[in-house]
Amino acid sequence: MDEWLTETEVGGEAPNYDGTIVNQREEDTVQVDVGAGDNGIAFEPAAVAVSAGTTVRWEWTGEGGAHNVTAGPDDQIGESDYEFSSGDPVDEEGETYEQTLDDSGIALYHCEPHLSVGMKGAVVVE
Ligand SMILES: [Cu+2]
Repeated sequence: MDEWLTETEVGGEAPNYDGTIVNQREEDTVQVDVGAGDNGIAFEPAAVAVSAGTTVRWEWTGEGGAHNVTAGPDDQIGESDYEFSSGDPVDEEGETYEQTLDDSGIALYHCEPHLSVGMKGAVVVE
């Protein structure tokens, strides 16, 4: 997971990741902002830990242009145990995308238009 968020072999380094994995294991639903940071090109939090069965909801802030949420192991480094996509990038504030993560593992994901500038995220499912 660190590799995915900090290495620049595939895409840039996540600008807002400092090694912290935000603990949200007690929550049934966890929110990740899409379009965070100074320029709106980040997921916040970049890394979050949840319990198996938690629904993660990505919510678009409307900042930073059009974004999507894509977990595609073939496009990534590190081991993503999940594969999903919110579809085409959108820039509407208030747009949401949800995934319920039922199995222990790690979901590595990114925004396709902004992979090169490090718009990456990770969810650790325990
Ligand atoms: Cu983006």
